[in-house]
Amino acid sequence: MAGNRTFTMIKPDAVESNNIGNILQMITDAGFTIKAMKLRRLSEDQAKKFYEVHAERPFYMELVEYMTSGPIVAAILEKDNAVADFRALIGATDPAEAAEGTIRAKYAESKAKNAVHGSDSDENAAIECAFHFADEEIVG
Ligand code: RTP
Ligand code: MG
Repeated sequence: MAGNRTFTMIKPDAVESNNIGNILQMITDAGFTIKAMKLRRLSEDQAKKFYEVHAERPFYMELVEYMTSGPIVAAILEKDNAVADFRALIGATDPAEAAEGTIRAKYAESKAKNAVHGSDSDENAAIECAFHFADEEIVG
């Protein structure tokens, strides 16, 4: 059914600070089901392509450098209203503005190194899931 999947990455800062387990616990406690998951290190080309929409932004090269600085955990999550509910669970981009109890409030270092990614629309969720996973890597 459309709209019940989102895509997430646990970003290099959160992997480095040993928070993979804590973040996955928060995600599953919030009612999301993990449909696919992998630990991977993005190449520069992959990070540039993934964040292509931000290519003209001043932070683009810093973002690409950060996202290639260490491994990330990529995952496909399923839940009713997945995209909006996951954005609510992760909190605002800048952890200083993220609501208390959100993943970024708890685990993000800064606006740039902000622990997790969450898709911003159903359309982008589908694109991002396909960017990281082949159909046979997603559980039925
Ligand atoms: P994301 O796409 O990773 O879920 O984050 P978001 O929607 O909350 O934020 P977005 O505007 O899409 O920005 C993508 C990522 O770029 C980095 N960023 N750095 N230094 C800065 O001012 C700045 N602004 C954004 C963050 O890693 C942000 O998540
Ligand atoms: Mg975004």
